[in-house]
Amino acid sequence: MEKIILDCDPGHDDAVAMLLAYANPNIDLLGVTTVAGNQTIEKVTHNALAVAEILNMYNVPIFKGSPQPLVREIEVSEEIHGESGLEGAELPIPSQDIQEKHAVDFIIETVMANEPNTITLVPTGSLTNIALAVKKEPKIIERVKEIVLMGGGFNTGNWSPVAEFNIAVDPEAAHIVFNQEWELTMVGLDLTHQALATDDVFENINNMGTKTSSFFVDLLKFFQKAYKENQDFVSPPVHDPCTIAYLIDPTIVTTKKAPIDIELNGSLTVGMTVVDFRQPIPEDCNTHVAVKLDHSKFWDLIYDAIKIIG
Ligand code: PIR
Ligand code: CA
Repeated sequence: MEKIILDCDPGHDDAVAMLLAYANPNIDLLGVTTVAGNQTIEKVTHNALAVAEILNMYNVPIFKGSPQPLVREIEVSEEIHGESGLEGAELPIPSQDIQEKHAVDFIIETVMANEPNTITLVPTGSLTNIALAVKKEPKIIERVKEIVLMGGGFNTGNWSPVAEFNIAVDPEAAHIVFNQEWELTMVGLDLTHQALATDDVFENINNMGTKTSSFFVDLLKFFQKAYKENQDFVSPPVHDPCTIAYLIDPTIVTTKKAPIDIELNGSLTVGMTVVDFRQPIPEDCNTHVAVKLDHSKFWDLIYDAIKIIG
């Protein structure tokens, strides 16, 4: 049973990550924290509460985090996620309230209150909250079990030719997070572009015929259309739940150990995750990069999660 905090910006694929983290019996979801990214902090926080309502997730607290990146102006991905950040499905009115505590304090307090090496942080948005937590309480660095994040890539970008959105919108935060002495696994575009919601995926989810399944079909249909119009994908890549799938069953995601750093100064390459595949791998390397996904095992986990919610 992996104890995790999901730090996200829902977001269509973040919503699927919430589903998988909450429903799967091998994951103990201690809390959900939000960060500005796909949309403004107000919108993504509202969306997290709305997704919680769909999932009947009333026993997992939700905390609002940073409204903007550390240094740069906020950028949102409205063309992919729409005006609300979660266009395509009807969002219920949340019955759960947002917690009073700031997301960064929840992260710090949870890591410090639990046994060392038991809490995994799973960021699926920009890394602002995690960077702030590191700066506010550096003791978390040696106490966290590992970081498994969605972001970056070594083969392509999606926000620039070489930079992925979550890293590109707050590269200074990513630089802080990637340069700490904790185990970190980067689940980037190289991996998540294999997590395609193909026609048979749509059919399988649609056939479940439940309220939950139709919510996710509606979301994924919008995501598919947006991905077709913006990036010419026939089937949309469902990025964020790949992190959770890896934690549930590491055989679903093949990783390679390699040093990774974040470009902050390049005139064309800001936000690039520079992965060093040269051999030999340095002794002190503590970063891993995801390279290959087992597509059918991945989607089986998602189907199971939808069935468990009912
Ligand atoms: C997806 C995202 C942002 C921009 C685009 N074009 C597509 C969001 C997803 O929620 C995911 O976490 C990550 N950022 C993929 O880049
Ligand atoms: Ca996201």
